[in-house]
Amino acid sequence: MNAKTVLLLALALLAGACGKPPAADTASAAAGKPGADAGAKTLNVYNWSDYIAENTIPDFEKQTGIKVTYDVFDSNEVLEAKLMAGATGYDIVVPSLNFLGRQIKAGVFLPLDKSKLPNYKNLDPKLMAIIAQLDPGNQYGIPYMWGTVGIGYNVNKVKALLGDKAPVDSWALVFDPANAAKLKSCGLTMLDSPTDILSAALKYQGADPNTRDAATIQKAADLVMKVRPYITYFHSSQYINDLANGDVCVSVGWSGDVFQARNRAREAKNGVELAYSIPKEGAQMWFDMMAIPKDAKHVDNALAFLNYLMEPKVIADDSNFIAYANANAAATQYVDPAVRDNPAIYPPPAVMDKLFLLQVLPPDLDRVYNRAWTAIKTGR
Ligand code: SPD
Repeated sequence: MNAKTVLLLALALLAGACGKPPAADTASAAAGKPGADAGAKTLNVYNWSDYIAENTIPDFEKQTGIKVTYDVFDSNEVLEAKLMAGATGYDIVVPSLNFLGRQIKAGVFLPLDKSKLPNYKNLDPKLMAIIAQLDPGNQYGIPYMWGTVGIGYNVNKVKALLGDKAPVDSWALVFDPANAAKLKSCGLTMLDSPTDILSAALKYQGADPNTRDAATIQKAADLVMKVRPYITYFHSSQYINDLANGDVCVSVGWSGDVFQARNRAREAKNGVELAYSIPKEGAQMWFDMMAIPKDAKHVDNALAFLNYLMEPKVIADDSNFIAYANANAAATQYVDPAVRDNPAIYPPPAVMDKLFLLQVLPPDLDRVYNRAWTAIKTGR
């Protein structure tokens, strides 16, 4: 064997070793792998829009010297496309639990190294048990916030158009075409989120929101199609400002977003009075889960950030700012009474009993949902 052959052989062996997937079994083990950029004082976070207090990131940067790049999205589908494509470029992402469950099965996350998360003990064991239904053993995800899908509405405009008996406590407000038609003039919007809207329509029709029956799902899609002519737009973040400014009057949206709109209207003193209802037929309860993608380059920084977000005062400040419930039992004492005692943010047991959790969709039903949603959005 001459020197050139030896060199080529050595290079081939090296290339083989580098091409292997990381043998690391936990998030922190991956941090030490060559090429993991573990020493860099940076962190790339991809979270939902309108979802963090102003001081949370600067305080973390000051405490740790880690520079955070913080990008936002407003759709689980957008995040999922990046995760499934592989190289996200992010160290922390925040899918909702039903999406996380599917993504865990696809193997896109690193298991959490809980030895680096001393604040993990602060999480509410009851909520963690619910989450474990989709993240067995709570191996991959840390709950960031949780909330419901419900109806945000402009109290005075809805009264003016539908009268004192407007069914603001029912999905009929938006899914009964007679009501939706009356709301068209003041602006009716829905989340651009197939699972959130179709599960609400299923519930309104008395069906199981987790049904595996394609025909039942299609019936719910037909219902949304009937009210479609009265819908101003499908969008999952624009409605916050539009509700606050009085540009739209009813939005099927997420609890905290509607309360943020209400806070903005109050600050602007513009006379817009907003309310949020969890419909009596039942509504979805969801969790947004922080997880570390397999391609994360700054795993130890990600763990430090997760641990920071489990500090009771830090996460309470976030809840106070964004009006969403957190899953940190030790934080409750620091949550403003106006948020903590709001039954639409922290629902009492009687309301909790009416909430449902979405399960992981099998691929064939995922296609049914997506086809139905495309038809709804394009009107064909
Ligand atoms: N503005 C932040 C909204 C976060 C909503 N995430 C919930 C998704 C439920 N499917």
